[in-house]
Amino acid sequence: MALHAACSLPSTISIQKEGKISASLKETTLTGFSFYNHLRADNISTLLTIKRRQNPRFSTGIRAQTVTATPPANEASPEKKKTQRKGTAVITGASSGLGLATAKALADTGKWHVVMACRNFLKAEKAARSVGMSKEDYTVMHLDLASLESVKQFVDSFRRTERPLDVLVCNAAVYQPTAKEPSFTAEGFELSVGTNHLGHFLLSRLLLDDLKQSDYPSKRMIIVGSITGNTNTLAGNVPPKANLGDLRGLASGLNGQNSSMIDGGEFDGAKAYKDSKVCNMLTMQELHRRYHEETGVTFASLYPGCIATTGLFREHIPLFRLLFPPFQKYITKGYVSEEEAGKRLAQVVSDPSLGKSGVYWSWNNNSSSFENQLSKEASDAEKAKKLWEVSEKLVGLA
Ligand code: LMG
Ligand code: NDP
Ligand code: PMR
Repeated sequence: MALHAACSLPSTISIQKEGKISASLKETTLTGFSFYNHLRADNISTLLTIKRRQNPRFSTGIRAQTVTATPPANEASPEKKKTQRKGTAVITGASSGLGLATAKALADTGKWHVVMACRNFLKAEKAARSVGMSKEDYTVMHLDLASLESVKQFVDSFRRTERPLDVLVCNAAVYQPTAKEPSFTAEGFELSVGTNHLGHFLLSRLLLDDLKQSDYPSKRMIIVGSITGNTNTLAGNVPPKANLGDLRGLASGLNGQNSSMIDGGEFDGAKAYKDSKVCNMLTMQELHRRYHEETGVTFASLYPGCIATTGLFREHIPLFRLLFPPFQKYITKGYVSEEEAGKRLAQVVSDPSLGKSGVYWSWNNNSSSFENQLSKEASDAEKAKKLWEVSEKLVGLA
C-alpha cells in the first residue's frame, strides 16, 4: 500500500535517528521522493516543499535553525535568571490532554505559576491534583470560550488577581467529527470555529494589553495549530480538507442562517475543526505582523505531534478511538504521548531557543524542534488580514 510503503521508509527514519544530521542532508535525501514520500516526511515532522528547498534559510541544520532564533534579552545572563520571578502562564483548556500535560510540565520546573483557564472548574481542579501539581503552582479560573461574555468575564477576573500575564497559551478546542447538524456558541456561531477561533481571537486581543505590561524577559502568545489544517501534508489531505474559501460564511455570521461553515458550504464537523486550526495559524501570523515589533511579544504556533489518546476524539465513533492510537503509533509513526506533547508546548512557552516570533514549530521523531512550513492557505497574508477584520466584527471589536 502506498501509505504503508511510504511510512516504513527506513531512509527517513534512520536520518531522524541521527540527532544532529542537518536538514539539508535530509532534504537532499528526500528530494527525489515521490509525492507520498514527501507527505510521509512531513508526518515525521518535516514537509519539504519546492519553495523550501530553494530557500537558502533552510540549508542550515535543524539545530542551527532553533539555535539561531533570537534569545530573549535577559535570558542570556545566568545571574538575572536566578533572580527572575516566577512566570505566569495562562493556558486555556488545561483540564485535559495537551493543556494539562503542559501545565504539569511548567509547574514541575518550579519557575511557573499556571492559570488553568477552564470551562469545568471541578474537572480542572481534579485533573491538576491527579497529575500531582502542588497548590501553589496553579490557579483554576473559569473560562468558557463558547461564550464571548465568559471570555470578557475571565479577563476581568484575571486582572483582579493582579498577577502579571507573561505567557498566554490558546490551547482549548472542540472537535465534532460525527455531528450531522451544527451546534452553536452562546452568541450563535458554529461551535468549533466559535470556540477554537473566535473565543481565542477575543481572548488574545483583550489580553494583549496585559502581556504588553508584563516585565517578564520573554513574553509569549502561543496558539496551538495542527497538521490537519495544513494541506501540504498527507494528514491535511485526508478528506474533508480545510478550506476557508473567500470567508463568505464567516462574513455572514457563521450562524446557520446562510451557512455555518467559513467557506459558505454545507456543515461538516471535521472540516469546521480543520478550518478553525487554519484560523488559529493565520491569527498567530497576523498578530506577529501587527504587534511583534511594537510590543516585543513573541507569537508562535505549533503542531505538537499526534496525541491520539486525548479527549479531542471523545465524539468520534468507538472503533475510531480504538484504532486511531495504534494506527498513528505503528503506521504513520506520528504518535506522541500526552507527556511528550506537553513538554514540547512547554518548550514553546519558556525555552530561550524557541523565542523567535511568527514561527510554526514542529518536532522530529527524535524530538528536535524546527521551524515548519505552513500550507499556502495557512500562510496567506491577505487571507489572514481578511480573517482578522471579519473576526473583529463578529466578536464586537470593530
Ligand atoms: C471523514 O472520513 C468523515 O467523512 C467525516 O465525517 C469525519 O468523520 C472525518 O476526519 C474525520 O472523517 C474520513 C475517512 C476517509 O477516513 C476513514 O474513515 C478512515 C478511518 C481510519 C482511521 C484510522 C484507523 C486505521 C486503522 C488501521 C489499523 C490499525 C492497526 C494497528 C496497527 C498495528 C500494526 C502493526 O478517509 C479517506 O477517504 C482516506 C483518504 C486518505 C487519503 C490518503 C490515502 C492514503 C492511502 C490510504 C491507505 C489507508 C490505509 C490505512 C488504514 C486502513 C483503514 C481501515
Ligand atoms: P482535549 O479534548 O484533551 O483538550 C481540550 C481542552 O479544551 C479540554 O480541556 C476542554 O475542556 C477544553 N475546552 C473545550 N471547549 C472549551 C470551551 N468552550 N471553553 C474552555 N475550554 C474548552 O484535546 P487535546 O488536548 O488533544 O487538544 C488540545 C489542543 O491540541 C487543541 O487546540 C487541538 O486542536 C490541538 N491538537 C491536538 C492534537 C491531537 O492529536 N490530540 C494534534 C494537534 C493539535 P473539558 O476538559 O472541559 O472538555
Ligand atoms: Mg490522520 C501520515 C500521517 C498522518 C498524521 C501525522 C495524522 C495526524 N494523520 C495521518 C494520516 C492519516 N490520517 C491517513 C492516511 C488517514 C486515512 C486512513 C487518516 C485518517 C484520519 C482521521 C479519520 N486522521 C485523523 C482522523 C481524525 O478524525 C483526526 C482529525 O482529522 O481530526 C481533525 C485525525 C488526525 N490525524 C492526525 C492528527 C494529528 C489528527 C487529529 C486532529 C488534529 O489535527 O488535531
